[in-house]
Amino acid sequence: MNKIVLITGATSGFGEACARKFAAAGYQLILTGRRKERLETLKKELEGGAAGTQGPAAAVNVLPLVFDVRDKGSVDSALSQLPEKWKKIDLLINNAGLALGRDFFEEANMDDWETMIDTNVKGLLYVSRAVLPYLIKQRGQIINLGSVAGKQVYEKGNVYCASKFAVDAISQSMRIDMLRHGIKVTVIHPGAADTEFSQVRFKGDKDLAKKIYEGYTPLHATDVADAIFYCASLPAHVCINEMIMTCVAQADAIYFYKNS
Ligand code: NDP
Ligand code: 8X3
Repeated sequence: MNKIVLITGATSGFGEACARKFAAAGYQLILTGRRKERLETLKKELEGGAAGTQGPAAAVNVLPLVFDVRDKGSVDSALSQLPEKWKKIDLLINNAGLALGRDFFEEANMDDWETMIDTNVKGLLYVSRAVLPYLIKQRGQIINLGSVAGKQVYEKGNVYCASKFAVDAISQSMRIDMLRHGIKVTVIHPGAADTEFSQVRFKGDKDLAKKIYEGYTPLHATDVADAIFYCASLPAHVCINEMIMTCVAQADAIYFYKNS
């Protein structure tokens, strides 16, 4: 297996779990994020160093790329200067994203709104446009990370929900425009998953972040990585257009059944 996957936001959560999953299947990995040290540590581990008994099935190479997806210049520069052998990208996983704050519309911090739109929407567009020339040559696949918050709005979800509705719309539109190139476009909409997501959302307030996952078993990052891997492993003529996945205790973006 010599396929190449580019995963944005590979320093944590779903992106990091995907890196491990695809590495174990022998993919070559381009991993991106802003936290350079985490990318370097992951590279060392996946290329063999600390992989241990559950290590990769085949030799894995990792190309770490440090950039902020909000910075169009950095995105373009990093991706246009890829070494020739890394340009044969078969799969782009647009995963980098975040929520900031959970506040009533009239009280929410407008800088948080800007950051979410810049990251979740504009960042995804910048990366997609930069990678598409390579994907088109490979007749590859794009997998975008939406959310249940992109299918249904909830109180105080305002702009985070809007940004994920945008990811859903962009995914549908990409799928239509990519028909002529034979590129599969998939969007995964997970429910609550216990990653660093809530710590970021609540700006380092660990107690508040922990409360989000109390009284039930949320999705794990590996559950989402398994689903993404499934969508990437189907026969050439089969495309999962969208997948909504939650833990058993969650029905949609609003309804949970929690032990009190
Ligand atoms: P984490 O906080 O664990 O990971 C987020 C990743 O995104 C990190 O690797 C981070 O890397 C990267 N990232 C954030 N901002 C930027 C930026 N400006 N430039 C580059 N990379 C960035 O969260 P999750 O793994 O949970 O989230 C991954 C995706 O899944 C997000 O799009 C999120 O909205 C979505 N999602 C999450 C759910 C959940 O409950 N956890 C449920 C549904 C969807 P770094 O900080 O190093 O740049
Ligand atoms: C993350 C899931 O429910 O916090 O997209 O919006 S939720």
